[in-house]
Amino acid sequence: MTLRNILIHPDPRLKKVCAPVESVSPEIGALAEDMLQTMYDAPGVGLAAPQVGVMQRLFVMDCVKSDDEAAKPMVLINPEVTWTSEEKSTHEEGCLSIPDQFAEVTRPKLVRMRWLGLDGKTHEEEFDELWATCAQHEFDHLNGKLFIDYLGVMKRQMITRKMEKLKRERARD
Ligand code: K1U
Ligand code: ZN
Repeated sequence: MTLRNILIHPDPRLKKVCAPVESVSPEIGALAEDMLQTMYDAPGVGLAAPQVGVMQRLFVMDCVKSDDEAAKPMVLINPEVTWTSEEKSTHEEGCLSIPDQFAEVTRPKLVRMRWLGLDGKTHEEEFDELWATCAQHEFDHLNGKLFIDYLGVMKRQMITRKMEKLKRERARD
């Protein structure tokens, strides 16, 4: 297992539409394992392949928050949104590619997704609460969309400038 480097916004790879995974190969299994460990290490509740520079359509998530509950690592390959609720909900979002910046984003309250699992089988599930927010946030990453794209231009520019400064500082260290 290797911890992968997480790309920081602005990076052109975070703005691109990813290509479908062609086969659920052992390499994809190893990538998913690295992504899960990178996500837990960060720590985060989700991570999409483009955030580690892999331009393919998969993401991982585990939104179990309580230490009393068993972990629920999920790997979604070639996910599709099959249904969203009319009802919306607003949650604070963060992003491992935009460290220490948080903002409220309004999205469908419930989302149903279909995807390929590491077992090569099709799975379908309805997500709610943090799982729904996270699944939609990660799905957006596969289409080159970031949570700051839901904000007004001034707020987005302010966050982007902070990230440019952070990247300059990190490059100096
Ligand atoms: O895609 C990412 O960058 C991961 C992101 C997912 C996400 C979180 C919250 C709302 C929407 C999307 C994160 O995991 S940010 C870190 C975070 O929110 C968190 C970290 C530890 C425990 C709980 C949350
Ligand atoms: Zn993110």
